[in-house]
Amino acid sequence: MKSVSVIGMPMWLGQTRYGTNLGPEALRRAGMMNRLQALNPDIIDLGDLTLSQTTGQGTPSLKNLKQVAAANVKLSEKVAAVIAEGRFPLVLGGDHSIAVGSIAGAAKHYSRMGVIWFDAHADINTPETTPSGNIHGMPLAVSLGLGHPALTRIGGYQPKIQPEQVVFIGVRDIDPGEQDLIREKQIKVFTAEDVARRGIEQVIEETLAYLSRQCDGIHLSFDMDGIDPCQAPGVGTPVDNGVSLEDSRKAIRLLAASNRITSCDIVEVNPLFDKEQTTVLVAVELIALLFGEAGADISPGDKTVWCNR
Ligand code: 4U7
Ligand code: MN
Ligand code: MN
Ligand code: MN
Repeated sequence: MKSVSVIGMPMWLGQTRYGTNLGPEALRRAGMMNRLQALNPDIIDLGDLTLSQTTGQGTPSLKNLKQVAAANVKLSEKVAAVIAEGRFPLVLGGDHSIAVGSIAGAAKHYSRMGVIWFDAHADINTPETTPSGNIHGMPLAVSLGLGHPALTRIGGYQPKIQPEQVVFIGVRDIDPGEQDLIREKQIKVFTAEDVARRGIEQVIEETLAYLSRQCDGIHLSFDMDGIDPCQAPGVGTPVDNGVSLEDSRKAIRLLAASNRITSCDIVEVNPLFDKEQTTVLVAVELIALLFGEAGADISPGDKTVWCNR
């Protein structure tokens, strides 16, 4: 059983909607630690990193660059230290810009770390392609060495990963510049539609087979907006026709059973948009499944709930 260290990243400056910074506290209040400790007594909460909450030090194509870079320097050091102790880092977002630090810290420990990017979005914009200037739309590009050096050089090396070490799952809202880059770099993509058509079991099996050939660790970067917004509405940038909650559960359980995941971040919960705590509770459940909670039986004939189909 893995020893786990939880790191809270109360970050919202990677985008412009206040509230994702309240994510780590909302997950704790929803009972996350008790639930995890029931599965595994060796799970500790390192608390939140102290991050700037003041906007403004950036450019229109890299909003709050200074704050986002400083936060990710801190996180990369923390994640690297946790792995050096032989523990599994679980990073609680926070907006998705924190994946820059998670990946920078984790990738140090592997010669070739794979990344599973579960998300409605590809998060592979650069300052040149971004329609918003929000850095939470750029962390994958940064990890591939594309973007501002204050981000790409965190940890003192770049790139952190190669395009063939990345698999997208659940994507359905890709900007034109992102599409060009994904084609050029030939990155493996399973859209939400692919998941619905081919079945999550096959998608996860192919993902693991693809990454296992070449990777000695796998980072799971799980954006809650990958899930259909009718089942996980409390996110800043919801996109319809997402991965069903049932398939998301199966995905996590299959990944847990594979024993291949070596670090994880779970991001983009915005408690201020989360009526009745739906999304926070889903996030806690998925985290528990990742660390071995049994859940209901998976049977191939299970009915999937579709909200927008
Ligand atoms: B998230 C977007 F333009 N692509 O770059 C952008 F559609 O971490 C959205 O996946 C990014 O939630 C969403 O701003 C970032 C936009
Ligand atoms: Mn994202
Ligand atoms: Mn997203
Ligand atoms: Mn989002």
